[in-house]
Amino acid sequence: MQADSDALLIVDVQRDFLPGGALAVPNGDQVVPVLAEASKVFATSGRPVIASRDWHPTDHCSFEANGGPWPPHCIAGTSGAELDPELQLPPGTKIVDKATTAGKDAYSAFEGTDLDSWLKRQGVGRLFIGGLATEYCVLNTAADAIKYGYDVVLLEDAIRPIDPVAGERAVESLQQMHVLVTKSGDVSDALR
Ligand code: VGL
Ligand code: ZN
Repeated sequence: MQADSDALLIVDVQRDFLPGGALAVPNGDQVVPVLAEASKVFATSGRPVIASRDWHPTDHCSFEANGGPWPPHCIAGTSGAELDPELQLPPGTKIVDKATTAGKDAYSAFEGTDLDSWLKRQGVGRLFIGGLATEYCVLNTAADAIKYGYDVVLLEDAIRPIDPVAGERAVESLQQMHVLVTKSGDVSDALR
């Protein structure tokens, strides 16, 4: 595959971030059918699909009991940490686990993972990104992708924020970093 090819990166679409979950993102479930469809488009055309998971130990520093801001969520191996089965991820989806050690949090799927080296090995030059939550893991993952030299397209109908104002601000700051914002329906026509 050519050196600037496209891939889809689905950020943290896990049960705990969906309605009823431990750290539910309002309307987070609305991204699921959108990303399920997008992953089909990428996979059937031979393009990589990557899904990141927030993947914490039980004593993680981001949990309130340990002085962090969050209730316990996405504990490794629990049902709350599972990717939503309704994503129907294609066979071969690359899974990236982050924030896996107790003492350190990581909102970016690039932080402490093999994501950058894996993507470069696949010849990926542009990332289409969707998932949860807009102002945390989507923001930090997309900003890191720019930092690591990728072109980034943010799928605006495939992200949801915890706080709407912070979500808007996150999208604006990504646009200032030259992230392109588009709707998932426009993806097929845009693919390289
Ligand atoms: C996230 C809060 C805590 C996210 C992860 O995936 O956006 N948010 N851990
Ligand atoms: Zn977390």
